[in-house]
Amino acid sequence: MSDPAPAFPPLIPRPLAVAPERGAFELGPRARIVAVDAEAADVGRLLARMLRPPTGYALPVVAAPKAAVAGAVVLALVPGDRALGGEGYRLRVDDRITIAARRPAGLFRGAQTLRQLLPVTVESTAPVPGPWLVPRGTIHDRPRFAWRGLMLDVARHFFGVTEVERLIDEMAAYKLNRLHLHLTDDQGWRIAIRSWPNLTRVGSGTAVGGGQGGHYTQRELARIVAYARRRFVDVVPELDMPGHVNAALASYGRLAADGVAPAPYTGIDVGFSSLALQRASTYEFVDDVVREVAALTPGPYLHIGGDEALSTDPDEYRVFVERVQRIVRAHGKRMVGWEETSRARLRRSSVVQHWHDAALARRAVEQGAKLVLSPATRAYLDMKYKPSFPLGLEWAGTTSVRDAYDWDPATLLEGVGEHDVLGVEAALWSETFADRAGLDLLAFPRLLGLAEVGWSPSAGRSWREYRLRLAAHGPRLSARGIGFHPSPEVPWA
Ligand code: TNX
Repeated sequence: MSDPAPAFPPLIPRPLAVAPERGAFELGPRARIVAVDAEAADVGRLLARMLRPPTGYALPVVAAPKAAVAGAVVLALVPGDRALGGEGYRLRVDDRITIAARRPAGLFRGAQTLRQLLPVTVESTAPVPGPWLVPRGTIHDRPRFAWRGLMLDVARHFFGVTEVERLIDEMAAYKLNRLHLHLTDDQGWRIAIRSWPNLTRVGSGTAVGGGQGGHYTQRELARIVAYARRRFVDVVPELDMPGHVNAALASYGRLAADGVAPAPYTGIDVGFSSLALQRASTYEFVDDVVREVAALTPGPYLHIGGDEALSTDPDEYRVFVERVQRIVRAHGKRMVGWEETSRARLRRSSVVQHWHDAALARRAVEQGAKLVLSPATRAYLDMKYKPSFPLGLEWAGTTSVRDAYDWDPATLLEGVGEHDVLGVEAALWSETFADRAGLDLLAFPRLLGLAEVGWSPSAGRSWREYRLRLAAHGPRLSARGIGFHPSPEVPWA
């Protein structure tokens, strides 16, 4: 069986439409980045910052072109071009490179495409010889889904600001736009709350396996949010409740049904802890933590968990979720919850994250809520690639690189169609890894497949063709220091 020729150029995610032409544009030492509008200038600065180390060129970012723009990279906002949507762009390469978009987010997405059109050596952190050729042609691109996310579990093992920023860079390179931080769980509470200081004084001091844990100060979370925002990634903070709360109960015994603070927990069981839902002070706690975290995250969403509340009475669970939904709304956010929250009465503006129960997903849709799809068999990056893989869990089976790529959000669940789906999200639960090396092995290259599932139209997508494009990205990932899993399913370059 012969493979199809790699789709040229090997972009991930695959754009909506590519029209190659003959010849190439050369980015030269005197090239400028022209940001026609003030709003485009920051994208210009990020583009320059990406291109300067490998090229060694000055690449000044200028507002108005003084002379002809031939040879330049031009970033232009075209608010009237409705076909582009909020994140779409047109990229034209002739005697210059022009990226046009309705909004800065689109310019930024287009700049990531430009990066992939340049030789692999563009990923170098030190000057390397050119020529810096970009194939001529036109790309018209926009995302299929609005929500293209990655969840990182910083509760089971903690990952600091630098590590998270590095991950945001990788997300941005593949046009992902939601970073969901799972900030709290049985094993750790990872965000400082001014009105409940013991949450981090006590609740953040450990991790799975008994490690030292850690937490973000409010300034640190604000820094992550700002870093993400500049790259058009929204941070979705998750405060998991009413289950998965042992770290909170260990910090404040009065949050527990029996009023007694349990010992810290460092195992990997789930479903054993619950907030006391009949006590008024529990709702003061919820209101306080939601208010403080909502104030730190300018995005529209706040995730309240709601999964695996196996130690909570089912009727009390429903009442609780409805009450938390009102609290989240009072603090100006739309509630996101794991699929179990669809047992409660949801507002149409609430979002439900599917992970394994199709009936619960349908229940959300019946209530008019939208779904984010994180099917455990496809999008759980903590599942092993194969049974012998050293890291990861296996409760949802194994997930090959192909499995993570070869699915369609519109046909995944019976009774759930394209318009019910807000988007997709990969989930990286951290029970089985504690450092960057483990994170990289599980997340890459499977995250790239999820990015394409969320961005690219289903027509024209195929594993046979994708695996060749993915192969071409191996050297790029390596050049950026990503220790990805070199799965034998992919003919790596
Ligand atoms: C289930 S999926 C969980 C997490 C675990 C994960 C491990 C979900 C909403 N809850 O608590 O970390 O499985 O794969």
